[in-house]
Amino acid sequence: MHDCVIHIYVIGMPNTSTRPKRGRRNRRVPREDPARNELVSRSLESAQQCLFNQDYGTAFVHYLLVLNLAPVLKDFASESFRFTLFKWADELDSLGRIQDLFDCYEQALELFPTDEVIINSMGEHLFRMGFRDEAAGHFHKALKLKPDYPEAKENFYRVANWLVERWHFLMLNDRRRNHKYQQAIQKAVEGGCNTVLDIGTGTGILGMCAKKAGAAEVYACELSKTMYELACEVVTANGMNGRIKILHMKSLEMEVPKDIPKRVSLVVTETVDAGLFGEGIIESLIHAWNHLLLPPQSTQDPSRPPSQAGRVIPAGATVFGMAVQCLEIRRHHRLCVSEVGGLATAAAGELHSPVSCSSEDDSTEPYTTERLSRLPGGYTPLTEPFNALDIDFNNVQELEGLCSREVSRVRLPVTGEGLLDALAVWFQLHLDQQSSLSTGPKEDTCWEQAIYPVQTPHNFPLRPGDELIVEISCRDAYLRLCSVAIARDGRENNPGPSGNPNPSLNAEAELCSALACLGTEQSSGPRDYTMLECAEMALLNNQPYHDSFRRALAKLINNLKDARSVQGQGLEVMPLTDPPSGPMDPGPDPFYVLDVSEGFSVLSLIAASQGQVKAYSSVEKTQHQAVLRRLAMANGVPEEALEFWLNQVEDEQAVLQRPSREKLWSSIILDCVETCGLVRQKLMEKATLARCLLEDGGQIFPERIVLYGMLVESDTLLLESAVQGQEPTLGFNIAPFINQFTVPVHVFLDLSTLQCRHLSDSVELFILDLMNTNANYTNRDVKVQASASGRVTAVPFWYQIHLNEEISVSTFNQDSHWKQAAVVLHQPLAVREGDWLNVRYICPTKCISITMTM
Ligand code: 44T
Repeated sequence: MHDCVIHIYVIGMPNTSTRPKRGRRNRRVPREDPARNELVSRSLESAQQCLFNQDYGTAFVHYLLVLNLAPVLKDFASESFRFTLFKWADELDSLGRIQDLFDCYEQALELFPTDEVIINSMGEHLFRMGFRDEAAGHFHKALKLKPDYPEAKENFYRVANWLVERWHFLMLNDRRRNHKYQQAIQKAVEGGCNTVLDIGTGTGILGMCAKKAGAAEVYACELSKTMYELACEVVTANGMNGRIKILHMKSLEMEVPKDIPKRVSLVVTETVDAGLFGEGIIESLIHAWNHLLLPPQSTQDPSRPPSQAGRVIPAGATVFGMAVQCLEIRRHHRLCVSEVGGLATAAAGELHSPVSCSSEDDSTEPYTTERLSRLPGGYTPLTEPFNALDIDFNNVQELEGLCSREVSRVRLPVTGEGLLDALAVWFQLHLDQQSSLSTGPKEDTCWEQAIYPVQTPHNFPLRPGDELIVEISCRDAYLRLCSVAIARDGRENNPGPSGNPNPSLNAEAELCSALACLGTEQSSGPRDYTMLECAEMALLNNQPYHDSFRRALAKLINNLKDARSVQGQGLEVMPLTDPPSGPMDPGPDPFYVLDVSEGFSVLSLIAASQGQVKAYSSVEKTQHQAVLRRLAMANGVPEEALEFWLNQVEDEQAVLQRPSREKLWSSIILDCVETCGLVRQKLMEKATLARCLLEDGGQIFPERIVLYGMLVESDTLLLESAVQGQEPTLGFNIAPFINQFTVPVHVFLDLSTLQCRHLSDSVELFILDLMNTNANYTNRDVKVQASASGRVTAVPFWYQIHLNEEISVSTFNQDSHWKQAAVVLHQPLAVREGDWLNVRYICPTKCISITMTM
């Protein structure tokens, strides 16, 4: 008995972080002991009582005690135990008591070591805290325990994308690239380079090539834990275990003789991204030359045998650039509309995407990547491709000098007419003297190009005869390209963002800006622009969406006004703010609108601009709130008509629960579809909650979303999702290992430019009714007729978002900030024209999956 009481403290009360001592807990307790039974039943009762009182921490401790003392009760109490654990974990999470949280999970897993729900839930916490590898391990384990457990499956797919990026599949499927690398390595090894280091080995493929070519010693390093483990599996499966030494580390941390016994004669690497230097190849090679490679073949003494000299594959690279006009790029990086949803946008001030090569800001990247050939709407070249840089990877002085090199300026004759939207960059990778790979936009390659968008708020029209002046530099080992001037008729014009301080603000806007800032504690830092994510920028530029929303909201407000006047309540007066902050005009009772969109959204402001509306925005960032305030002021929206909800409440659930007056909201705006093309997680729960908070006649926007899809044959999608074919990759067995990370749902797809054959019309597949969750089915079978013969490899899907009965917007639309998604079939399905197929949507857990049967 005494032992047991101590036990409670050892397990840890909710407010202590002591870890239980394993020895104690495992001590055997006598079997039939009335006192123990009494304790068990009292504790069980207490647990249930605490649960009822929502005191989850204490309930959890009671349950632990009960189940440790009486394991026979596990079946009976498992549901409540899990419930208690999850509730308590959420509380610990919001209190920031992370160690306690994981202690609780460990205790729970000691009781239920094979409980996939607990394992999956622990994975979710790990993931949210940034422990992706560990999270993936948990999801993987949960799936192994229960292969058709949908939550774990969805979670695993989400992390698989992080752990093994999709380009690995593309690269392994790119036979030409594989073959060229293999040839170059084979030649070097046969030429005498017999000790090899593969930097960033990925699946181990280049290292295995070197071994197969006969290299005496092969080392490989890989910084990602998942990829390292994969490489070990692959190398073992190919019978090279022990013959290639794989290290889980960044090459920069490697030392001779600690990690490899002596310097090597060949470094092979493909640690290059679309912008060439983004994976740190310059730094890695400088380090390799200084610490890991034999000295290079010198020109003074060319007689040194290759086994005594160091060299690198690839030997070097040539970087190309080209100025382009491209609407798709423009609308993701600059504000291009002067009006949206009835609001003039000038007062927003200068808005930038986080992609800028001139900014000193840490939160920006110098470039983004796109496959130019697949950009919706295409692009127009404004100059010929120009040579931006040549780099020799076998010359360490040149590598070291790269960053201290003077900024170089090139003058480019403009050859096409259009607006300057970006500089696109690609390169040729010279594997050796004879062979090279190109990542150019016209090439048949899986590579993307690097995009350096122009960020200025002005348009820069170019025309043949002009000269574009571009600065090329290399800061922080990133290549940076910046359009700095346009020469026309001998005069230079400045398009660069570095020059004029804030050219977009007119006098009125500047005044508004100053006034708006007075209202916040925000310090007026050096930045005179506001950053929006690319998708937020594209959303803001989406006029049809905002106009649709404005019309739908106006209609709702009118209906509610009519309803009020019928009820004779129209004359009731109430102050607009609650509590009143001073003497003000009493107006008619306002309509309350809540916008719970993620990220930056002007919907609340559009609502507020309707008059007689009090809108609540959930925009969080101070800078974003300042933009909305400036826009409000410039558009004549009274200050009190727009509030920022998250300034008042911290947690998301509470947002929907306050204010306490029941059924307050006339409208709640839910953000249903993520930019990537998937429905937001927990959408239907949010809708259920939102519905409870609406006034009579109130509405959720959107009221319904309808999922459409079609059958397609697309080899491109297959190449991105798994290593294809039965044939081994360069003779190695790699596919089965990396294909464990295949994810059936592809996101961020541009369906309009996807290379594919349509094998059916588009069909309505599923309806999510947000105004009436009960109306939603869990499964739905849809018959689809093949309109052509072929192999169905994927079902791309998108949404029609119905704001109300008449007004809707599609996520598959040129103006939209949404991309599409697709389910890629595990096995292609051969169909003949006229065949009927059954597409089944399973929606057991608010996630949607498709299976297909003939
Ligand atoms: N993506 C290309 C970039 N690493 C390729 O952890 C082309 C993108 C791409 N390991 C579409 C198409 C394509 N020491 O696993 C990675 C990485 C590892 C290192 C050890 C180091 N210093 C490094 C640096 C990187 O190397 C592997 C390959 S990086 C290749 C990047 C198909 N989108």
